[in-house]
Amino acid sequence: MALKFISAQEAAALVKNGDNVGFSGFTHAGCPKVVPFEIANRAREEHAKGNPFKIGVFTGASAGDALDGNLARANAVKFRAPYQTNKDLRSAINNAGEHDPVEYTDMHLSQLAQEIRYGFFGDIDVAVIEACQVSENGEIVPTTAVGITPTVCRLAKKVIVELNRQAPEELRGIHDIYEFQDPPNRREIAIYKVADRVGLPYVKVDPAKIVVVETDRDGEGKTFTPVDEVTAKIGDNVANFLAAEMKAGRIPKTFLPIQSGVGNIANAVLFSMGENKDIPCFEVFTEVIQDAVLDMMQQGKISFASGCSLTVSNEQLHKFYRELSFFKEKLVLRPSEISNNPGLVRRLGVIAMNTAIEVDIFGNVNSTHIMGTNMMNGIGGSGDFTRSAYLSLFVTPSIAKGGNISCFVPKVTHEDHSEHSVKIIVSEYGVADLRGKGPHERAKEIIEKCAHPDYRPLLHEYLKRQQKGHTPQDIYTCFAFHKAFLETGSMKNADFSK
Ligand code: 0RQ
Repeated sequence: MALKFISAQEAAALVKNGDNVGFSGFTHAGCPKVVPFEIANRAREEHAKGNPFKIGVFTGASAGDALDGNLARANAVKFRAPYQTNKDLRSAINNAGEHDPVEYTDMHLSQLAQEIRYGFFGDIDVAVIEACQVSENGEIVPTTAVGITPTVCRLAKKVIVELNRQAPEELRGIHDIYEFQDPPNRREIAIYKVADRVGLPYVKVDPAKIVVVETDRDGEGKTFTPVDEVTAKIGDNVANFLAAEMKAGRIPKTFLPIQSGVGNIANAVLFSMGENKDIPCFEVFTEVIQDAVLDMMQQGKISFASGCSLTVSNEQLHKFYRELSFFKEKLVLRPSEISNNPGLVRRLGVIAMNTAIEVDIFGNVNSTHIMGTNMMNGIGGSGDFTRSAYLSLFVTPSIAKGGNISCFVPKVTHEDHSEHSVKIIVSEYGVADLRGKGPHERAKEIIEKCAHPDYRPLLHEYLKRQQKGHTPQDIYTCFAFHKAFLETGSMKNADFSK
């Protein structure tokens, strides 16, 4: 059956008000670009005529501005899951800007595909998938991310393939596409080593559902901010800690697979691990493969990476395409329910490293909310990895906003990762090892090893006030730091007597 090629505008016309639309991509990587733009235009046209037009947006993780930004600015989003990082969408989610509020479900990324299949979100009407290849028998080869693509392609009534001519067809073979059987028939995933493959190199779809839109639009990857003094220290602290753990025999000599979150700090941590002579060549089992991973593969420091997306700067992406035959041997891209699967994380003994917004002195972590109220990005994959990791680390600078915020507080204002899952905390000042310690000892360890020296006396003062109980939390003053920031502009003015 011959493939049907249409324009992006014609494709957008297939999307109706109220539809649930599943998009490819995981971060900006692998996201469709031209069809979302036209859907946003369509929404504006309908709104101008006085007609409603909003859709439910489902992706693997966050999406590029071409998708989340365009749709949010056009007031075209009624619902969003499972993660986002876009400033216009964030402002709509927090009901803070000029755009209509968006209903946002912040989810563990590994769970979205199965919950769509369970029917928790209703039908998926349309799928919009960026691909580097599509064949007449319905084989779709994604580009630099997989996300929830296999599930939304299977369930959607219509599949719009955005065929990106910039992504080489030779990407075929890099993906490992596997979709779970759902309970009660689920079996174990036969991945016992990071590089094992269990699926197909393409997504198979009924060709009758497919229409194709061609584009050659470039990616949206920005270059990382160079490592600064604080991030470099955090990176060195992590690398030295892991090297010492190996020396002490608590990490095998062959090392263990690493998961690292997104952003500048995560990139700096990987960089420091690459520089550390005591850390051997290792594997990566993660969701987002960042710039540092590709460099470290070329330097012989990383032997293999399993992930869901190649979230790299455009510069790195073009290098990756140029040297595809080298990287193809060392990399696999999987659906998010596999790349982030907690069972595999536990089986493979993954060391998880994620970034916190704030951490309390008992080891609970807030990864998502500012002052307990406003959504930053979302929990992303951090929970998928943290709870099941061999060893779970959280990294954060000790202070934010020029020192007016301490990232170490008496109590977190929103709890994403509890003390039960968080084992190691690292700031630019040092490493707090929470293993084998109860709440009183944890608090001392975190204050002395990680908090900024300016805030240590205040945190000790807080701790002294309440000596009783398993967790010496004073529920009347535990938010004194946040109250001081909101009322005076600095946590340094925290007053526990009020
Ligand atoms: O704001 O840019 O306005 O100054 O938060 O902080 O230090 O630049 O760190 O970019 O790595 O983001 C947790 C948000 C960190 C991210 C978080 C302010 C600070 C700055 C960003 P400005 P930094 P990063 C893999 C795993 C959850 C999801 C996850 C994240 C801004 O890492 O979203 O881990 N993680 N996924 O000034 C108020 C505080 C603050 C604060 C920092 N205590 N209070 N503001 N900031 N601490 C990815 C995926 O799942 C795909």
